[in-house]
Amino acid sequence: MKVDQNILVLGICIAMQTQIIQGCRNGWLQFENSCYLLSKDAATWAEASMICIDLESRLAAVETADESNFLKAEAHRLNAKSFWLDGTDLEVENVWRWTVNGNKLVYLDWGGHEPNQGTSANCLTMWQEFGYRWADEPCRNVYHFVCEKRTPVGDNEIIG
Ligand SMILES: [Ca+2]
Ligand SMILES: [Ca+2]
Repeated sequence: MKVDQNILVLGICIAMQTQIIQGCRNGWLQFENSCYLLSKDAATWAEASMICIDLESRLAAVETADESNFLKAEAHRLNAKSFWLDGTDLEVENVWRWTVNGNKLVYLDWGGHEPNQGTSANCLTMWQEFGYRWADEPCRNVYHFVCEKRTPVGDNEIIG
């Protein structure tokens, strides 16, 4: 019957759109409501930030222990020395903020005696020697990085 076919087609369209919204692009990893890319290449913090923006994402803002543990496990798999995150204290020394939303860092995962380099180190990394807990590092250093793209929440949100 014609009506049933229309309903079927509508159902398939909704299912496809939902899949696009909830899934991640090739090479990106899903965790909760975000997609993440751990870079294969290295860049300065500012360059990494621009690369993520070009990919319609931002450097990752790590706001929970679960999110941190997920990224640490993925970092171990790639085995790079360091991965830039979105945090910086460039504006006010020792006041760390996520640039993506301007919020102060609430959840913290500093390794060792970090942060320990004052005004010479104003960008946040996951540092291999600390099991990918955090360190402050000079922003001009060239490291791998993590981009994060937040995905819309909720089954009713269909874009288009
Ligand atoms: Ca600093
Ligand atoms: Ca440091």
